[in-house]
Amino acid sequence: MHADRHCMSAWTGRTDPEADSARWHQRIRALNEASEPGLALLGFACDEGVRRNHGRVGAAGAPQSVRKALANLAWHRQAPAYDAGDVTCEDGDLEAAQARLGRNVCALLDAGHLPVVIGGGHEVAFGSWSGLAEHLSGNPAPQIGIVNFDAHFDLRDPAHVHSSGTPFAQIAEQCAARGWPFRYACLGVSRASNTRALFSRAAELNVLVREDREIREATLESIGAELDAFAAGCDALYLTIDIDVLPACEAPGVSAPAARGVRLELLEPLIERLKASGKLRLADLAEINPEYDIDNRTAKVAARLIHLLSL
Ligand SMILES: [Mn+2]
Repeated sequence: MHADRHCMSAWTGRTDPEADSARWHQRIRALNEASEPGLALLGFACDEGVRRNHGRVGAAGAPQSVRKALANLAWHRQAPAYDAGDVTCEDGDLEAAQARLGRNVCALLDAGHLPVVIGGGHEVAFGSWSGLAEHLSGNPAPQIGIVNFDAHFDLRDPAHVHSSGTPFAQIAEQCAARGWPFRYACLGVSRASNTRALFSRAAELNVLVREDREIREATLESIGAELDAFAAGCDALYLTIDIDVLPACEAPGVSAPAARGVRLELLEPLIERLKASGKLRLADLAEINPEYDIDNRTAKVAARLIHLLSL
């Protein structure tokens, strides 16, 4: 399986003369068929779902801006990391792009890698999940847990149009059609930004919901324990981080900046806890929009999250 384009030009940066001072740009390699298992970055250069959802487009440029932000971060890994290139969206054909993303993610998983997909709008989630589902489809009913840090449920009715607002409803449909359980945790939801209908749909689908205002220092331990219990009931975890879960001051470069949001310092320990479960098989980051970024703040926060996942 090959991505639609592959270019290593973003991986440049500072080179220090001292020993043991490597940065990502000095260690990351282009993925090839002989690559031993490692972390594999795959871009999803697509914002067609955002356009269809009447949002501010620009997320298609995110994979390259996040690579540039990650390039200069310090390298602390033992295992290798690879750049697997970008999947692109041609002529507004979102469904074909999601299908190609799924095939690429599945191929990475089959080769033993941990795929980390850099979206793209949150329509990336349907493609990412499809790849994990394909990879696990030999099992009779895989218990895939989805943990979404997001200001929005993204559970809109997909009957008319597939967009950045529908991926988890599409996944729920797929699970129902296959007789698979749908296990979805959505943390950081803003009550002000999601209609009553969406809260009802989340309740019908038995979604584990924690609102933005519920995630505080004082509740971090109990929410972490809920995530542990959620993970314990799953065979594999798919972590998806919509960068618009962060406050607008920490992540201004998104389609829909959050008036409140959940701060990075609260997000990081929850992500570390998911990693500690040992079940994390796939992660993606969505909705980074370089066109609205300020001083690369949003790209830097995304790069830091990838760095956290890589440790
Ligand atoms: Mn989202």
